[in-house]
Amino acid sequence: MEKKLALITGATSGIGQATAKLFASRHINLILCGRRKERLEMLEKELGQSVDVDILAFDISQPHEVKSAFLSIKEQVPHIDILINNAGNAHGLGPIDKGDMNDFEKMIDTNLKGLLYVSQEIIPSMVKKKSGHIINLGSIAGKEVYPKGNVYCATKSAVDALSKAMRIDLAEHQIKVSNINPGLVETEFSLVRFKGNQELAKKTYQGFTPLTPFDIADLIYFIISRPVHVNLADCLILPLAQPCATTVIRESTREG
Ligand code: 8X3
Repeated sequence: MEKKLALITGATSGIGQATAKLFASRHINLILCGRRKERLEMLEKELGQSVDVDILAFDISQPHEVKSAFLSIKEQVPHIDILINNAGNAHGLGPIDKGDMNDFEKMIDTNLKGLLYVSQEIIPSMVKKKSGHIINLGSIAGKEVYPKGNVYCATKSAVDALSKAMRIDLAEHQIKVSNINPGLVETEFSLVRFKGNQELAKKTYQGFTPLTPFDIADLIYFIISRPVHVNLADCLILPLAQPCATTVIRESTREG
């Protein structure tokens, strides 16, 4: 059977990287995208032993970078079966009146506009071949707005809406669209959110067992490996200790 080809954004760390590794172990060829070229090269070296790996270093928030990156792989684009729109970040955590407009713009440009720029490059060829699977990485933040999450929550809520919209528009072309909404996953996410403050980032995941990027990769693989007629449209995946966006049952707060 011909190997499938997946393009993953934000593949240099966390969920994107874990998904790349799992896909490689399941014989899925890869196009790995990210901003950090050295990390992409390391992954290419590691995973290239089992599958075909192409790497694309660009910033998804910059439309001209997206255009030229996709131009450089125009022969491969029609063969992409799976698109994992994973790249995205939170910048800052604070009340709306104290927010930094640069942070707001970065989140809107990457989490929302970047996802659209990349999808626009791939969807036309999926439409043409009447198959494909797009998985958008949302968040519990797209399902529940939490204190100080404001613009991050708004971008993920928009991803939720876009996933529904894509699904509606693309079903007639036999393209599946799934939205995955993780709670707390231990990655570089909090380090970016807290602008490199290691202590705050570490505290986020202390006193309970957070999800790992591999938990999400597992779910992604499960979703893409369902029978053709099955589309797992929307998944909320949480650590046992995080029953909702605003509650984490940590060891220090547990009774008994
Ligand atoms: C990341 C999870 O709970 O920090 O999207 O919003 S959370």
